[in-house]
Amino acid sequence: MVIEDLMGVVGKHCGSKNRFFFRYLATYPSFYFLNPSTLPSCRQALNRSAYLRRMKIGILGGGQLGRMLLQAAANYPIETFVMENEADCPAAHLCHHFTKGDIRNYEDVYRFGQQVDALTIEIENVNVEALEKLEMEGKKIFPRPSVLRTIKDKILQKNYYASFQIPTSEFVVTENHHAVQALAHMLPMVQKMATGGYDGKGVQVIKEADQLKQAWDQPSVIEKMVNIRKEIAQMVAINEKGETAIYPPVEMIFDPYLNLLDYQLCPAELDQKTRWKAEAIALTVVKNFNSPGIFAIEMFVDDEGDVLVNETAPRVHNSGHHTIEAHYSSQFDMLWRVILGYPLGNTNAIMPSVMVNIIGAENYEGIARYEGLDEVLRIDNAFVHIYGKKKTKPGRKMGHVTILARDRQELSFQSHKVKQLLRVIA
Ligand code: AIR
Repeated sequence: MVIEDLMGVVGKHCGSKNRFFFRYLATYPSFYFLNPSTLPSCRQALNRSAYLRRMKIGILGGGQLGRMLLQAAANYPIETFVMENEADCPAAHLCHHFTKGDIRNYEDVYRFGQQVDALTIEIENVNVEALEKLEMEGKKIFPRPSVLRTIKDKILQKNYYASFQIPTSEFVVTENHHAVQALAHMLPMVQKMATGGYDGKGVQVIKEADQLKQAWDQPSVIEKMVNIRKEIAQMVAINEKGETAIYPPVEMIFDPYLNLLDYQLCPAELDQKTRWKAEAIALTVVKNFNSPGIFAIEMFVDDEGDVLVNETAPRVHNSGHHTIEAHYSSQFDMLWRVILGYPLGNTNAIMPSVMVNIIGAENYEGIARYEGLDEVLRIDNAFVHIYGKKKTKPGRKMGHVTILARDRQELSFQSHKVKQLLRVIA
């Protein structure tokens, strides 16, 4: 039993005067030799200490998602452990225990997992075999390793959608470069490498027949390009009892010239029928995984108004960052509720919101500097998150800003203002 737990129990049941006494005692090793039978009023309480005991939770990965998880963890009785290769990663200084290690390495993950009660991830690129072994030995993993196995491999992920009749874009699985050449009838198409990519890496668009030769020589999914009307995402949490909590959908607005995410709006502007479709699809995706956790389901609404699943992330996600300030229970708070077995939180929005990613500017690489932060901090209802990454490079996610406002036009105006003002340079 952790000493603070014992003090908590003792204090609660023996009055505050004694609590100070025990706090004093606890600073000395002799406390460990106290016989609980001499504290009859506390004995019963000690038996219930498992409930009060801080749970030891490990997070694999120490980037911005881990960092924001830790910020939310501070509200609950959790002892946090993080493993990541870089000792100065964004999450390293916010956890109780940091382990330098490779989340893709079997031994590292297995050893890290043995010291905690439960594990979660903040990036999919983790060693699933070690997690499977830990799960067999009784550790709780959020999400279950079987889900990670399916999602990490784009081929398995697409087959999963197909096997549950979940609408997704037309696709063909290819083993190598040669197999792609025979798919001219699917042009324009998107090639997604089966494994290894994230944040747009490992994905390429092939528009015309003479570009087919650029196809990667890797096991891949070839998807027929969808005529996209809107890109939306929906976060869903599911606990061990199978109860679900679904957040309102968000809408991604892309820059038509740069083809980059411009900003993300919540709630998405959708007619009621489309909203119902998206919600039903997102719930179907999540429920069939048979795993507690939190999931982001990225979807397209096509020209015909059909909703198609693009990808699922089995973790907290960029499309849920606005929930920190704009919703009663944030995606990070929600995941802790799932892990700790607490009631699920309220997903309703307090106010409509917009979220802008702060991305490393083109042509700058090195120690990060933030230009225009002062002006952005002057905006009413703007919430700035700088992730604490030491080095910037073009396109790297360095932070985000969430703005709350009732009016959609105001949200759009403010998000453009933030994008113009704030630059990450070196
Ligand atoms: N992440 C995980 N999957 C997708 C993303 N964006 C987050 C995680 C991870 C971090 O991005 O928090 O640790 C890695 O960011 P970077 O800039 O070091 O590549």
